[in-house]
Amino acid sequence: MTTDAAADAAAEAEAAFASAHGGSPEGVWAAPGRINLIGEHTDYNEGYVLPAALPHATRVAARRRADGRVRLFSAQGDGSVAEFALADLAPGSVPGWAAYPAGVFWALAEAGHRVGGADLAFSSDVPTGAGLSSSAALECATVISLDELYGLGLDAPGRALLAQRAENAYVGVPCGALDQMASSCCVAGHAYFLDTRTLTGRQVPLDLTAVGLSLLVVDTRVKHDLGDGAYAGLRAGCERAAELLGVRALRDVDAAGLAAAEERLPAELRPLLRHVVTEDQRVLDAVALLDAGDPRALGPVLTAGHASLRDDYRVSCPETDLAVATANAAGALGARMMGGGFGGSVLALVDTDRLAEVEREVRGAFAAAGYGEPQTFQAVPSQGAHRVR
Ligand code: GAF
Repeated sequence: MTTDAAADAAAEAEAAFASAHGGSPEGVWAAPGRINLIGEHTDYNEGYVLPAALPHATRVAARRRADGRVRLFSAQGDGSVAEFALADLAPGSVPGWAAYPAGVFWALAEAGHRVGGADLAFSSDVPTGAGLSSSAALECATVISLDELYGLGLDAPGRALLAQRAENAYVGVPCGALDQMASSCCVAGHAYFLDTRTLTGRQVPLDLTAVGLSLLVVDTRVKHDLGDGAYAGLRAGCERAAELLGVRALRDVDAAGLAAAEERLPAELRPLLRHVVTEDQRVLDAVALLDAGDPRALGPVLTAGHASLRDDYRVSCPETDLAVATANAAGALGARMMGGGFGGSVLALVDTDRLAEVEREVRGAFAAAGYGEPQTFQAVPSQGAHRVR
């Protein structure tokens, strides 16, 4: 995002603040959505992930209140203000989109942080339900604004874990740490190699423009919902497999031990294990390729990741499969679905001079299949959560 566009986006949040709450905020913060180069459904198995932040972000204009009340407004909402007293917060007590920021207030209090009331106004351009972490962006924007307004002194991983706690325990979605860690900790121009067991990470330079490559996101517009039970079912399956294998998490099975471990599981759990073990290895392979300065070679790793999500984990859908197959047939170096699955977005690694053709072919294939028009954009690795004003 250009400096001008970022300023416009912050001004939008300020305008939303003035209309909903009156007056001026004390500051404006932003937290981005994310892509994930590779490492899907590995985070709750204590494995590896490799996300990068998007230029698309949720901005929040915020001001403290002295009366212990919270008022939440979204420029993308229905025009109403969600209002509650901090003292009344309990998991699930605030419905709809406002549950995510409300959950952050709840998680901060649960962790013993002294946070008072606040007026918040959000403005976001992160596509929702697209596997691009719009929920994490909302949570992470909230937590960084409250951290700074109330002088809590948290660091970026600490903020991410509170945001994840909000989603797990307040909203009730059993997600891993990928999305919140990405939104909080990513650095512009880098992918973030994260070990979700130790929560230690490393920024890996990702300057694809310099080598004539682009990351194309195809949002299929097929909405996914992590709260619908399928995600929780997959997570439970992985936990059951780990228990049967006598390991803490599936991360503890390596590629060499995969075949023997599969033998010890019932048939329905074997594909879950296969995906997690091979996906962790794909993250390590991808990082090695980037470290070696060979980003073109990421393409087959992405496509192998998609096959594993489609055939073993079974979270792809006809639209994501079509986008991947068409992008690859049109000359992409590789492509895969991202996020929880059952819809959402596809990431394709493309030679920049073929970008227009790949986009055109994907749009044409969607039209021919009678699917809705996909949304496409280039992902430029951007900055994690930060203060804008
Ligand atoms: C969703 C979840 F929120 C993440 O924690 C992660 O599990 C991802 O699906 C799949 O990799 O985005």
